Amino acid sequence: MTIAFPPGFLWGAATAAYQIEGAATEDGRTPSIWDTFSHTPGRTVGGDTGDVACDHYHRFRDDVKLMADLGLRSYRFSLSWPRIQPRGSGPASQRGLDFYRGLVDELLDNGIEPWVTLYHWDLPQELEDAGGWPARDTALRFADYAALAHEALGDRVRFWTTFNEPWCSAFLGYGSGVHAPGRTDGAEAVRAAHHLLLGHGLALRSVGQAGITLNLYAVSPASQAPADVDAARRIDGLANRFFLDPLLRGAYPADVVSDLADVTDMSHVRDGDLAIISTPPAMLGVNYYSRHVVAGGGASSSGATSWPGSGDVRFVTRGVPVTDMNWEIDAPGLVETLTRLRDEYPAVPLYVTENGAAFVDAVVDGEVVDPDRVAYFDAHLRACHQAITAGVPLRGYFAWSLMDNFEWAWGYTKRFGLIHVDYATQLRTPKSSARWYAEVIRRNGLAAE
Ligand code: PNW
Repeated sequence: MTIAFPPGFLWGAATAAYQIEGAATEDGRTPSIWDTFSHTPGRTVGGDTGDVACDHYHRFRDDVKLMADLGLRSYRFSLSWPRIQPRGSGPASQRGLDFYRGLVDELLDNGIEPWVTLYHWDLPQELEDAGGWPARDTALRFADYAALAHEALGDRVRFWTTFNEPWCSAFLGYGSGVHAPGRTDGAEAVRAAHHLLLGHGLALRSVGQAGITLNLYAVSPASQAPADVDAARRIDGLANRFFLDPLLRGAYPADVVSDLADVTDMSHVRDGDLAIISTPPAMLGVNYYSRHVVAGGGASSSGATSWPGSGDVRFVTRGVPVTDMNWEIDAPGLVETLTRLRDEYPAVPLYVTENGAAFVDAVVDGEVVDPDRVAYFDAHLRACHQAITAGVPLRGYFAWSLMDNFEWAWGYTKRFGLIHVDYATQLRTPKSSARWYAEVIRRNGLAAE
């Protein structure tokens, strides 16, 4: 007996360029905001950088073999903008494009469908120096870059997404500053969010069939007290609806705009922008990790926050099991998130483009046994199956991540991989979760109880 997924369900694993490639200064690549940020003292744990990372740039053929051993049907990776267009505008770098052509061909030769994310957080530094995402021009530059990349790879790549998690780029990058470029201004963060969305809409004109990936959360109030219920409305508003509504309904949510009144008058939004942003996407990618449980009535924070206008909301821990990121494990929240999309937004094919967990893994006698990660995947895949049974048009699932990698501000201290990486030797060791996942893919489902 198995819990069977629909025929053709797209099983995959995901990575991102800056997290795995290394080769930061090779073949004409210029610095991105993450090179600058990670090389700034105090920004990442231990001063870790992506200079070498998993050295995937030089090892991609071996890495594709590991993917083939897993039986992956698809591999989701991102293109490094400063590798392809070193100045953030102007001509493409042939050497940059050649790397991705080589990777795509290697994937296709192994029967693995390439899934390209155009932007996973590595803005060319030159564009940040010109204003970054708070500047409208960056959206236009992104559309040009998207056209270049699609021109070079569009004949071989069927699945395209514009942005990975614009909430993180905007609110962690320009609000709390815990991500690159490390700026801390709520109004700029909101402008950044708009220009990321605008860049998405403009890029659809040249890329055609493309989607976008959002990090969505289940959000619930700590109690039914009105202040807690309102805190949940606010955080759901900023985390989820501030992106979903403009993309799928053509308007920013009025309640969130009013929550933001002291931060911004939204005058950066021009006539016609929302029509561009709400061009129907080919698919929506959902990255799901956890639930936010929130309460009202905290001390209002005047400083840097990832939640402009709602800095007084408190994030509550319930004492349920957490991962090594301290993120609560909440698989029912994934069912909630997926069915909510079905109920509240126009129908669009959905993919879970990331889901996974960091745990402290140990290599013992050349084996990595990670039962906690297996349990996490198992619970969330059951959630996916439950959503599909309830009529959610979920078409695929990508584990985060194919291999351990540079976990942004956490450097190499957090491991999300199906495959263990020994950074001193670059030795790859598939974990027991990798063998488990390969079996799920082979069966197109889970063993029932
Ligand atoms: C996502 N948060 O990042 C990214 O898409 C991946 O690159 C990353 O490695 C993965 O999830 C695990 O972190 C996030 O603070 C980072 O809410 C931070 C947050 C959410 C997502």
